[in-house]
Amino acid sequence: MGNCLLLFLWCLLDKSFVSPLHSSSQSRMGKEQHRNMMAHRKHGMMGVHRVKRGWVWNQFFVLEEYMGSDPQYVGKLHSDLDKGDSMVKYTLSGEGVGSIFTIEPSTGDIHALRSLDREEKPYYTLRAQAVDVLTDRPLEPESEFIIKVQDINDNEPRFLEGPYSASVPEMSPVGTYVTQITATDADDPTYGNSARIVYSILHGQPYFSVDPKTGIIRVALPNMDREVKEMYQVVIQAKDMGGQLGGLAGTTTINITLRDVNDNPARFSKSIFHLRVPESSPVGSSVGRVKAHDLDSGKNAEVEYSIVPGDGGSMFDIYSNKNTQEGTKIFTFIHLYIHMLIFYIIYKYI
Ligand SMILES: *[C@@H]1O[C@H](CO)[C@@H](O)[C@H](O)[C@H]1NC(C)=O
Ligand SMILES: [Ca+2]
Ligand SMILES: [Ca+2]
Ligand SMILES: [Ca+2]
Repeated sequence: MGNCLLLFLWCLLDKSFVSPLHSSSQSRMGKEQHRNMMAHRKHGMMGVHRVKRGWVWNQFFVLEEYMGSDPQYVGKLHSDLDKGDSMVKYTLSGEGVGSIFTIEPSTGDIHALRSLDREEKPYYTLRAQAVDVLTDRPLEPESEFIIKVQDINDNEPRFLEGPYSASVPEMSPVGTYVTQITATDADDPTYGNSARIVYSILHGQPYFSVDPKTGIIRVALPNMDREVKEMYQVVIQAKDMGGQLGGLAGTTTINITLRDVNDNPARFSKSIFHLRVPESSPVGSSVGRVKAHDLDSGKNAEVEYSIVPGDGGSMFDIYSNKNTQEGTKIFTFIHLYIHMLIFYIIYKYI
């Protein structure tokens, strides 16, 4: 006769049997559902008093966020010194005893008194003891065991660092990396699909795409032109349960700005400027202004003016005004007696 305290595991969990719970989109488990589950459990475990199975040895499970009005059944302690003659009394000590877990001294049945949150505390360590009812003396050494809080999918994926902003050069080819975003899910990543996230794009097609697994955002449309539209607000969704129906979802926004590339030449608003100057004007006096416009931005839009050598060109000089981006022509040499007609060509910095 082995001198040990056996933990009868009525609630051995078979993954395939528990997983339907995870498809519930509601974060709270209904009482009805729970009853069904308990019925399944007992039915499924009938006569299977597994003892010392390596993978569950000294573990009990209790479902988190249980909403039933009765205490939740956790499992049963049993000593093989217990002959069913009510001579053995079971006691519990350790985490949550009295406040969360109770034991029926004569039967060894353990119940949870209130609902538990796995994301707050995933397991409790307790010790069990079987004592002689008459002498109060321990019948065998104390045995330590764990009550594990079984995960349900009650947390949606969250983007903790959002909202985000990113940029990519305009005219980038399809597939160009823009940025990567990551959502986190507080549920148990080691069990079921409660924390298995799939990314999708809710807003921002056909311009951008997101990789369902990695959350990497890429350019999805060629020839996106900053001069047409500079900023895109992209909305990304992260959904758990592997993206299936009934999963919980969270969203975030990414502002994606197209960075300028120098893809526009400077242009005059007209091809001919008529400027008049009195014949008596002294050398160095202003003749007038011309202005060209560049659709790019920053340095790419800075215009520098120069006079193309040619007919009358040597009579004039031109200054580029950095602030107004205008060119001012002034006399350089002698008086002129005609009205000049001049063409300009623009050279850009880059
Ligand atoms: C994104 O753009 C919107 C609208 O322009 C702005 O209100 C918001 O602050 C921006 N968000 C970020 C993260 O840059
Ligand atoms: Ca959970
Ligand atoms: Ca989840
Ligand atoms: Ca440009």
